[in-house]
Amino acid sequence: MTEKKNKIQKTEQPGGGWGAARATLKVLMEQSGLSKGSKALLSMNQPGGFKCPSCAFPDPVCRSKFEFCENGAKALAFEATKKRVTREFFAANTVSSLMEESDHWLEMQGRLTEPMRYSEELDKYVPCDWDEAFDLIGGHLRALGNPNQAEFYTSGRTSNEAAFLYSIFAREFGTNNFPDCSNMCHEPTSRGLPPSIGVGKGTVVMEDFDSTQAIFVIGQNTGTNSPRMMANLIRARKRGVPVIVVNPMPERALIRFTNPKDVVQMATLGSTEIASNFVQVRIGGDLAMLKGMMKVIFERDANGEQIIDWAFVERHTVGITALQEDVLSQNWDEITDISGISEEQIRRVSEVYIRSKATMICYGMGLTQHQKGSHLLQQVANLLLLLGNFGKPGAGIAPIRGHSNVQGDRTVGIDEQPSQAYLEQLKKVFHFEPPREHGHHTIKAVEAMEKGTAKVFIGMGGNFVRAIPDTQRSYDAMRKLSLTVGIATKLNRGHLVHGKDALILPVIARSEKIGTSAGEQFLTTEDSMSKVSASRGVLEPASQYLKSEVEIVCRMAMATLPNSVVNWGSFITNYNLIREKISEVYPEIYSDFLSKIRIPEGFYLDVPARRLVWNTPNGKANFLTFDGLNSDDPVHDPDMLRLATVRSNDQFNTTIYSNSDRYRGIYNTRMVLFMNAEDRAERELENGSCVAVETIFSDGMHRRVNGLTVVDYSLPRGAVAGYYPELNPLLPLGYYDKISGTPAAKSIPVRVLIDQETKKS
Ligand SMILES: Nc1nc2c(c(=O)[nH]1)N[C@H]1C(S)=C(S)[C@@H](COP(=O)(O)OP(=O)(O)OC[C@H]3O[C@@H](n4cnc5c(=O)[nH]c(N)nc54)[C@H](O)[C@@H]3O)O[C@H]1N2
Ligand SMILES: Nc1nc2c(c(=O)[nH]1)N[C@H]1C(S)=C(S)[C@@H](COP(=O)(O)OP(=O)(O)OC[C@H]3O[C@@H](n4cnc5c(=O)[nH]c(N)nc54)[C@H](O)[C@@H]3O)O[C@H]1N2
Ligand SMILES: [Mo]
Repeated sequence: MTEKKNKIQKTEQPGGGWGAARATLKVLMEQSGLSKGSKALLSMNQPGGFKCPSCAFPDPVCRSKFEFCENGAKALAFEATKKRVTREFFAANTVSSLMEESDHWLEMQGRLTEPMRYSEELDKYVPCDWDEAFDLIGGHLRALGNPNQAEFYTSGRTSNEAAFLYSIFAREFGTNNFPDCSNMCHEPTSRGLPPSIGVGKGTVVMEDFDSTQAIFVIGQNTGTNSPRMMANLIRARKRGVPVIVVNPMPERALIRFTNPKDVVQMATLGSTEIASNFVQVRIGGDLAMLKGMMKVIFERDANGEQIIDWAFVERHTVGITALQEDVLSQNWDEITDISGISEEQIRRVSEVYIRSKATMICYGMGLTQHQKGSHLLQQVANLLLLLGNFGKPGAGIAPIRGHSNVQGDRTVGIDEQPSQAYLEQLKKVFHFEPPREHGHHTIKAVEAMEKGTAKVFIGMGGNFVRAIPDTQRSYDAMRKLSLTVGIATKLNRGHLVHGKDALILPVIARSEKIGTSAGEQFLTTEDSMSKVSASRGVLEPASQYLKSEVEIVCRMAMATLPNSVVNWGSFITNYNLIREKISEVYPEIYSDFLSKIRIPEGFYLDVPARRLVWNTPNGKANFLTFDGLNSDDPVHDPDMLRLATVRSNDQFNTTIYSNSDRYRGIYNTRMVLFMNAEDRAERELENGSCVAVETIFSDGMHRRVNGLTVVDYSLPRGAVAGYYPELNPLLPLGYYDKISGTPAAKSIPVRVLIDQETKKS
């Protein structure tokens, strides 16, 4: 269990440092046999090499020889593992027996090596050849009464080329059902920001970190989830730029950090203070805090301080009066009560913001995963607009995306709500009639499975059943399907919770070479700051039977659409032909793709808001108002606590690298509940008690997770935290942001009880 229960508060060791360096080397050696100087690592994030398969944070402007971090190295090491899941492995294990194993165990079995098909008779996966697999998929899809009975899921590691073709395939087949990992992640960015600033993407680029005068990091655990961003924060701090961290948890690397690449810091055990202000907000308290800040701004401006950038506001925006009325009508008692932040601290943080002539607001899941996540982001945009923080160096909004190509996939067509203009363009380029009706996001996809109206699920990467809410319910829904297809690098739960027919199709990974009859091919990805660059794998594929995602998509299309108007066969061999089509479908952003992609550093896609061009219906940036101070519906229950489900330092989403979380002082278990000591004592629990957590939700279903150990932790009153995906059974399917469809995984209303059952057993 916890090595030292209160370790984080007591030792206050910086994040990064030798711990990170040791962890990097250890994982590389143990998993892959790659050494720190290996060709694969030296190629990662370098021109001519491949893009790190971990997070979407961009490459630095000036690269060093090693452009990777602890968690990037882990992602690569686990992808380049020496271990293999072979036909013998499947022959030795029934699917039911594999279901008994942990996610960590499944991941540790290694890379998938050949296509496998589920045999109901044996309850095992058995080898099948690729032709049989594609025939099975084509047969199932063609047999559907309606193309909307198929769900085409994408996870964000898929390249632009594969995602683009996948979206063409599904649309030619006749559906816009594109559930996507982004639906659970930054969808509030994609849906909330367009009505506000005309684009659902960030407006900053890497260079902005070097000219900014203040950085906010809200609801993001940078040191763990985007470690390469730590270098930007360190540089900014060294320039004296304030970094305001808003988070219920004092994430260690955001408090102090030792850069593992800084020889002097490493040798002297030095570190950099990261947060100049740590704002320990209540879970779901950000909206109240943001409105508090805007209240300060309006009040001081009215008192003659000339804080608001009126020239900007008048030229570029609409709606300031309504915002002013809303914000000024909020009272401080409520603001401080809901945010958990004192008026004094809100005034202090506002002062930092007001003084800065160029501010960036970076944010992660702590903002997006709330019931009103999209509205919340519109308030972030309001705060930035008030002071004219767009269209100038060092300023803007910075959603820090998750998966390495999640943004790119959406740009090239993975969108269940495509615009009519886009569909027209598709028709013009490909000469088929695309479906006009909007399709399913992840929640709607599960609901359709439950109803029996969805019959086929194709998973282009990812681990759908572990990522989505309401674990048991989602398992039951998946099991009703007639066909599930997992296109994957590694074995995961999603392959074990399957339909009547099921396939596992193993793919060539990001770090591996793709050879075709036309020679070696490369792929492209788009990072969190809209930069597109090439990615060329350097390792030999894990098995000779793997296929690229591009080929798999083309072959599925050929098997499903014998009269297709698209020349799928040509795309399999020459990826430039795919990029040509991307140029044709997206002429505004992807014109000249073939020549631009030759620039080794990559190129930026246009983000109009950066140029102060607002692609909104009225051509202006809009101050959008939202009533009240709660980003989640209030729950009137005196026992209620808000549960945030978060990532440890040793996982990538549903992939669990180990059961420890070094930065939070947790070792060898993930079944913990971080709790404020006063909340804990009030419930007559001990630090270390074994507890159960139950969801408080009105749909009549009972949701409970047993066997969690209480860990006293620095959290605001009313907040508890634990790990995703273990706590997904507590997240109701119906508990999501209605604008974006994103489950509110950071604010589940729960109660904590003594766990009598686990205690007895
Ligand atoms: N190593 C590693 N890297 C990753 C991933 C991974 O699993 N492992 N996942 C990738 C993906 S897909 C994504 S989307 C990103 C996710 O990266 P993050 O956005 O950092 O995701 P989380 O760890 O879920 O939680 C973020 C933070 O939100 C805080 N939080 C919780 N509730 C609130 C709240 O109400 N308000 C505020 N202000 N903060 C709150 C938590 O304390 C936590 O520090 O990382 C990507 N990179
Ligand atoms: N409670 C709760 N739930 C959450 C979240 C949360 O914070 N709390 N976070 C949400 C977020 S932000 C996200 S993004 C989703 C993540 O949801 P997903 O993207 O579906 O999940 P991952 O765990 O990233 O998927 C891992 C699998 O992808 C496959 N894979 C890896 N690399 C490749 C590749 O190159 N190609 C292919 N084809 N397959 C590959 C491997 O088989 C691996 O097992 O989960 C969401 N769910
Ligand atoms: Mo994500």
